[in-house]
Amino acid sequence: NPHLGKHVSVIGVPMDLGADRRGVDMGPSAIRCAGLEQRLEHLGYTVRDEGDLIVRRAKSYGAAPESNLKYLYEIVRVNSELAEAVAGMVDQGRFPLVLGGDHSIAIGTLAGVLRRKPSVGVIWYDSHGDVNTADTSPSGNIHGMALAAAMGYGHPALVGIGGGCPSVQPEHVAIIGARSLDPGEQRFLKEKGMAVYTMHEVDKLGIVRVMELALERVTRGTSGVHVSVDLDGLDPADAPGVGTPVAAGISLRESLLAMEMLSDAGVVTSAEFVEVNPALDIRNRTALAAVELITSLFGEKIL
Ligand code: 6HN
Ligand code: MN
Ligand code: MN
Ligand code: MN
Repeated sequence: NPHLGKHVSVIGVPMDLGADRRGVDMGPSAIRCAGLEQRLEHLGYTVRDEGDLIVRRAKSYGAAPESNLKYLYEIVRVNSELAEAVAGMVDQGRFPLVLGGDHSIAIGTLAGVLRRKPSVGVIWYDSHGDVNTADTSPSGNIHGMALAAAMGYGHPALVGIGGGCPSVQPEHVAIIGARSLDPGEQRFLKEKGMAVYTMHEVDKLGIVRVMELALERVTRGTSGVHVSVDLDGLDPADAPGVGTPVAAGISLRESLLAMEMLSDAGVVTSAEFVEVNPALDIRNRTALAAVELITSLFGEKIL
């Protein structure tokens, strides 16, 4: 177990503004409720729960007047706080584990990580690419722009989160599980030559080969790997409680194996689990799946 003996800091971000749909703000609570802390302690980690950031939700935080970006300024404010918190955890040698919340919080997590690890690799486990910008977004929802923003593309207020931190490099990213990409995202991903393991590759090559290829990609020329898991990457049968479910996804079994392979590689330095929506869930199944994925990522073995 490459992480064992390490200290973990858990921080919740009850953000739903980036999805513009209520429910994912309850994600951190549902994941804690599913037994996260006890499970990590059982694995031998020292866990410090830093609590939740405060997200102010009001209609007056609506779209930025000059763009279609919904709730831009409150999202920027919360993500700036998150970046500070995450950078602080890295400084203290603690593993940042961020609980969402909608996927817009990846901008803050990555900004915090990038300030200390300017060449971090990124695993983006998601049915979506999240590489829209204000110009290509069909919805104006910032969670669909998170990866683009972390790469330095999009509205200056989003790209500037973390105060001029470096950007994620396209060659350091692997997207896994994609099956819903907007036209502008398809153009972006091709133009930047990004590694996208869509469901086509997952089905054709199998999750083991896909993870081998993805690991190769995110560890070449990087120091550390950030794992960003959007629970909608999983099949809705295994993770029904997500804001934007997309059929024909990765199974929980395959996803657990994927996390185990990331753990075995011994390269993961931060992680986030996002888009759990308890209001749409069945008996907290999606949060329980998230906890299983987290413990697998942290080296849990069956035997
Ligand atoms: N997520 N591509 C769609 C949009 O509105 O930009 C969906 C984005 C979903 C984002 O799940 O993190
Ligand atoms: Mn996402
Ligand atoms: Mn998604
Ligand atoms: Mn930045």
